[in-house]
Amino acid sequence: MSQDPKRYTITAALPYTNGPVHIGHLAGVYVPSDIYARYQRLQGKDVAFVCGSDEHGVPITLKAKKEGITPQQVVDKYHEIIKKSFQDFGISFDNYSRTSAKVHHDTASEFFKKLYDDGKFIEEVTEQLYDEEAGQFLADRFVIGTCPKCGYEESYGDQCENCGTSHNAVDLINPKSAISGSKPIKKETKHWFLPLNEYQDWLSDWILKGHEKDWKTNVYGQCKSWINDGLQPRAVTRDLDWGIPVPVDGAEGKVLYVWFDAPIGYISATKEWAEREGKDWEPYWKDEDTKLLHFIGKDNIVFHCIIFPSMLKGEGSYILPENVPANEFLNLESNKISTSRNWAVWLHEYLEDFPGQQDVLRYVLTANAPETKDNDFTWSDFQQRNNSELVAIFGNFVNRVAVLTHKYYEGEIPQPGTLTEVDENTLQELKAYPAVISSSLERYRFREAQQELMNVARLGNKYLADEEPWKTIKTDEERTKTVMYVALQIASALAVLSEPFLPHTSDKLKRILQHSEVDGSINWQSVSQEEPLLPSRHRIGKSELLFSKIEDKQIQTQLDKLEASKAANEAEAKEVVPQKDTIQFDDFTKLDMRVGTILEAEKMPKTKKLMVLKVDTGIDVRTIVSGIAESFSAEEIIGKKVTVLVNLAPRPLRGVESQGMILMTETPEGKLVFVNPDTDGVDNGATIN
Ligand code: B3M
Ligand code: ZN
Repeated sequence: MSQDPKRYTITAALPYTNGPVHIGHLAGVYVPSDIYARYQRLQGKDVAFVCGSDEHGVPITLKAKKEGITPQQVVDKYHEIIKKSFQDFGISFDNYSRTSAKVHHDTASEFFKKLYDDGKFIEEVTEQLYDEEAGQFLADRFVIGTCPKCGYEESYGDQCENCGTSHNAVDLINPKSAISGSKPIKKETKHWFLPLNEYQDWLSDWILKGHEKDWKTNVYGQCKSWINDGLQPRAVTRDLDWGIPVPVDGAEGKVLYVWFDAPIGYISATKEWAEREGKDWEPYWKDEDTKLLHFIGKDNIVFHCIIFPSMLKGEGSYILPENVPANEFLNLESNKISTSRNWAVWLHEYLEDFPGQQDVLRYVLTANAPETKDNDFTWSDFQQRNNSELVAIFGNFVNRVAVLTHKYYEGEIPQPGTLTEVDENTLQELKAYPAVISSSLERYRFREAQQELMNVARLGNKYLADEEPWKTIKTDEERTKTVMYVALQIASALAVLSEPFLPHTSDKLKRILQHSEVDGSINWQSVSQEEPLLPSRHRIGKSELLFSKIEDKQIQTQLDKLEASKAANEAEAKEVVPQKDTIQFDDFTKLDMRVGTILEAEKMPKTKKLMVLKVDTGIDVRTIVSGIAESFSAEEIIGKKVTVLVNLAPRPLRGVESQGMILMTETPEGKLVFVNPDTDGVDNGATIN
């Protein structure tokens, strides 16, 4: 690969189409990949930036079962929502496809067929997990059990979310069906396996020897651990009815494993795009001078670094990824983001609450990106970064420049006088920024790159604060012209350099500065050149506010939303015992329940739970043995009014005859509580009905 590849194929993980997208997706994958793609386009590079909806696989089927609709209905609904969110946030895919598209079914089938014809699979009948109650095989997310590697008890059949390892469902300890909850049996079935063990040496050379320096340590480290553990053949087909049918004879009722078809989705998305644009897709996947990059979250590392490259290698005509810049996870207010617990900031909801403020979220997610470790998103940090960085630094600088240019020169860029040393140094410093930011971006350090962008705004603020054009305007008009001229060049550079990070803001700023009216184009390279970006006499447009302050009450609304999710989860977590079978009124009247008072209480020796009580039932004083000793001491219950079932047949408990039963209930923590209705003024023996 040359230093300066001819083209870039940039992929972003295909989101499962079983729900909308949230800030975790944006921070981990889509904002960094978009920054990178936009940046390379600004360098004049030939870029194919592709993504699409991952519409097969168990997550979709499970969602359909839960909602009582078909998998097709699930994907149709969420594909639109997800696609719109990406558009709204300015994620500049050249193509956003979907794996239910015909081009994808064809591409994935052909890919499988080629490997099959070339004898690259092992065809084998093995025992797989089977749910007798549901009448189906269990793989992937249909089965949950203990991870054989790290002991995590909620591991999926194909991958453990805790340690990231990918395994076969039969390797799970204590597997349990996610459909029926039952314990699966093993049943024979035929599948096609990709013999990863045969790729072990090649992978070891390619990754461990070839990419130790340039892959992120988290990615390299995971790969190393898997390769060193020894790779096993992996089934790439499944006994399911939702997915791409296995395109060979004798495979009825079987589909491709979702992790076999989904990465091929990158190829189909490229094909679909190329066809639309009248281009040839093949160089983007087959020419050695193409830089292929996969942007993903850390849970997808094994699939993009081990399995998909082995598939590409096995097929034989494809290039391999140059890098797989995977991010760690983003938490929300110190808790793991969770779709099922609704612990998330959904992009479409964010836009309802903060209309037009997409770039604020992009900014905060990049400033806080989980690049090397898991990170936390908090609403207070969001507010603070908006108010004291975007508003106070970036917005403030641009606003002062635009307002003063209108005030002093009716929007026309003044003719500068002789530049002072400060002016020269400031402009020199400015010209260095494109290279500084590029260097961070080329190494996938997006936080660092964005900090450098903010340093450009800081440079502008400092320059204005030191040169004080609002003062010199009264004493030295010529000097003021020069200062404003320099400040305008900084604002113009900001408009260009912010484009990858804050595309909406960059557009607005270019409009304010009327970049489109300048002869020749202003681009990334122009910032470093001798020529000024904005010449004298050029007229700027109306000033607009780039950012606005976010108030405490807006933040409170978001925190309240999360509180509500928490409360709803807690309510749901309380398991309510299902209602018993219906009884008739006569059944009820057979029960004789009375108000009584505990007169004496004594713990029964050598037992943990039992207490022997003397109870005044109004009818008599009788002995009742009750299992309440772990919840009460004898002293605290003497004199207590209780409800007694008095006509329960007497039964001996540890040698003592119990002549009735005291009605109790229990707190969620398991402490017993007497069922004693409001009995003030009621005598012992009063009936309850
Ligand atoms: N849909 C996993 C996920 O959403 C999966 C990525 C596919 S990339 C080819 O985490
Ligand atoms: Zn694990």
